Order: sequence, then structure tokens, then C-alpha cells
Amino acid sequence: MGANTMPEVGVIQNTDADNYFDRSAETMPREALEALQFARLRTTLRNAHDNVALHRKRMEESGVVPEEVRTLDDLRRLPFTYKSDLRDSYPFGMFARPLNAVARIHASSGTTGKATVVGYTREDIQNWADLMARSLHSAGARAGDVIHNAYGYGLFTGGLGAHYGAERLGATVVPMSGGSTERQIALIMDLGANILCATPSYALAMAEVAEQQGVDLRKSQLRVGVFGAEPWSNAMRCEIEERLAVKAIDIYGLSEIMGPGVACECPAQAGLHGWEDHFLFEVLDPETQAPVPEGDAGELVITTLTKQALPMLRYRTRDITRVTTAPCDCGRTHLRILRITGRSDDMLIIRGVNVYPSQIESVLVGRAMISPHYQLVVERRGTLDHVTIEVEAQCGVDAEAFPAIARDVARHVKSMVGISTDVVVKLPGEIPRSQGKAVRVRDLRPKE
Ligand code: DLL
Repeated sequence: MGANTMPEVGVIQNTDADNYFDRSAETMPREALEALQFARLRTTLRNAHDNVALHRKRMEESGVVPEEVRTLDDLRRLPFTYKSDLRDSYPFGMFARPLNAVARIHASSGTTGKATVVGYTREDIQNWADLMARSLHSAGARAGDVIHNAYGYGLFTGGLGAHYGAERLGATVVPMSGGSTERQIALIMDLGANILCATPSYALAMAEVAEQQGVDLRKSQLRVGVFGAEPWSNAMRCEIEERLAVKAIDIYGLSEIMGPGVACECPAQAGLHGWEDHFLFEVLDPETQAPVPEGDAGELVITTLTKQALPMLRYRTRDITRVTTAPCDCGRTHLRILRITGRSDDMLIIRGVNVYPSQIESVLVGRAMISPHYQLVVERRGTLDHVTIEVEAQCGVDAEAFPAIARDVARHVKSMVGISTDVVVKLPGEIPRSQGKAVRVRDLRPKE
């Protein structure tokens, strides 16, 4: 597709409104997909240049003129955008539209410093709902399903993002939000929910409370879980599938780019399809910033292609992953993100070994006599970092067995992850349960 057939920003054609499978977009040959990306990139660059002072200044500094961008590869001449840019221009400095054209605001609380504020035009919200409906459909949800939405409603993008997508799909939404776990379980059973949307850690917390109440969620109508917003291991997926009797599907997104629905797995569970008609994905070496060969691990960098209110150019997500453009069994042509291992900010360096909490999680979850709840405590001992793994004994396990369990866990972590750790076995219920994003690491190291 040439620049003269540039599609209008915000237009998506749904070929099968009933089922929300957008065949023409989702199975587009890669060449056509790249042509579409290129056309949309030019529109996005023009929007960013004309309406956001920061982007204009950076383009000028790097000698990029939107109309002179000739190929997708020219993107590499553009500078990166960082979360700190959003903070520095708090609250609306990176908006490409005046506030009266912005239909909704979301914000992330930000563990460090000021919140980052993001905005959407009406068309942005439409596109988001479409992409979220596409994601839910890809996960296995259908019109007519009852979708129990336990993602938090409010400034977090999870609740409203999933809600609008579920409505767009033609499902019945139960807008539960997080918390009130006993009530969640009663409603899942009573209203016959088919689809559960939650963070994976909260899904597991629900399974546990249900078991304590004597409710068998395996006998509910739940068929699919759409889980995301935090890193989770394959071991965690197996645990959830077993305890909830659902197909557990991974969904990814981030507020700076849109919210949930940037990428989602299909029933093949072989990576998350990144919706390339709306986003351009790069994987770079976070140190050298050079592209890594396809299939190698690196930092995901995303450029939005259809966002009006907040166009993002080469946004450094800090999320570490690998991608593949190899064909998927489902027929979709959009690349697959092979799980987000973790954020580069969360990487621990233990005696020279780089470790993500999710790697330790893979060893812990499913192990005999411990439950799948854990926290990692990181301290500085002398000049070295040290990790203590706090795990929890399953109900009914004798305290006399705790030292042997601790030795067993430490031995497996050493052999599978390659680091020496202390392991503390806690009593059932002692590790805090999540109602949203789980806190996996307690960092007690002195602030630099
Ligand atoms: O967590 C959006 C979301 C809501 C995604 C519901 C999926 C489901 P933020 O609060 O801005 O937005 O956090 C974004 O969460 O950069 C990743 O580090 C992490 N993250 C999100 N999804 C996944 C996932 C939402 N499937 C940050 N696997 C991202 C691993 C994830 N990490």
C-alpha cells in the first residue's frame, strides 16, 4: 500500500461483527501489514511533530522530517521516548490534542515519583475497545459470554479497558473490580461467568479462598481466564489451569501505549500476538540499543500507529522479551511476543547472575508441600546482593518438615536458576495475597 492510499487513523474494518474476529486485519500477509504500518507511521509522525513540542524538538535535533521517512527502518533514526518524558511533562505536556478533545484520562500511580497521566480521544477509546474485543476473542471469549472482570476499575487501565472490550465483543460484563474475594467467588458461581479477567496472582488468591470456603471453582462455568498486568511463569499457568479448570491466556499492555490489549495470546498459547496494525514493535539490546536478532531476548520498544491524543515514538517499555514472526497455528500473521520475562528494573544481579523473579517462580510453583505464594527479600550483605526466598507451607504440613522443605527449594533454585539463596518457610496465609499486581520483591537494599 503506497502513501497515497494512507488509511485514516482510527478506522478498523470488522468483517465478522458477531464473533469479532477481524480476519482481514489479523491474517493480513506480512508485506501488506508492513505497508499499512508504514502509512500509519507517517501519519503518527506528522501528528507528533505538529502537536507535541517534545517530539518536534527531538525530530528536529535528529534531522527527521515526517515526509522524508521512506521505510520502516528509518524509524531507527528517531530518538527514544521514556517514562521520565511523561513525568517531566506532567500532566498533559505530551498530549497531541487539547483537553477538550480528550475523552478520558488514565494514570499509573508509579512506585517512584509522580504519576504518569495518559489521555484518549473518542476514537482512541473506540480503537482500544476494538483491540480489547479482538484480544478477548483471540483468547476464546465470544458474544453472549458472561465476563467477570476483576481488574481494578479507576485510573488503572485494566478494569475499564477490559470492560469496554467485553461490551464491544457483545458479552455480558460483570464489572466487579478487585477485592471482596468471597463476593467475587459467589458471583462467579451464581451468575455463571464463562470468562475471568484478573491478574494471575489474584486468580490464584481467588482459587485459594474458594477452596477454603468449600466452593469448587472447577465446577463453575468458567472456561477461559484472561490474565495479565504482571509477569507470570508457565508453572503459574499450569497451577491456575488446574485449580480453576480454565484455559489461562496471557494478555499484555501498558498505559503509556494504550492499556490492556496491546498483545494477547490465542488458544495455541504460543506467545502473545502483538497487534501490528496499531503498534510497531522493536526488540533492542537495552545497553547498546542495537536491534537483537529475531528470537533473542531484549527490551520491547513500541511505537503507536493510530493513537491520536498520545502518540508514542519508540517508547522504552523496560519489558524484557523475545519475539517471533514465524507463522502461528491459528493463522494470525501478527508477530508473537514470547512472554514478558520481567522488567529490566526488576532484574536482580546476584553474584554476577542476572535473575528475574519469574525465573524463581518457575521453580517454586507446583513444588510439593509449598503453596504458590512467595516473596523475594533482597538485601545488601557487604558488597554483594543476597536473596531470601519466602515461601509458604501448604495447609497440614508439619512444621518439623520446614527445614527439609527449605533445603529442597534452595537446592532446586541453585541448580535451575544458578544462584544461592536462603529460604524461609512460612505458615499458611503468612505471605500477603494480591488483589491486583502482586508484590514479588521486597527490596531492603540501601537507596543509591
Ligand atoms: O498493567 C495494563 C494491563 C491491564 C495489561 C490488564 C494486561 C491486563 P500498567 O499498569 O501501565 O498497565 O503496567 C504495564 O505491566 O510494562 C509490564 O511490565 C507489566 N505487564 C503487563 N502485562 C503483562 C504480562 C497494565 N502479560 C506493565 N506479562 C508492563 C508480564 C506484564 N508483564
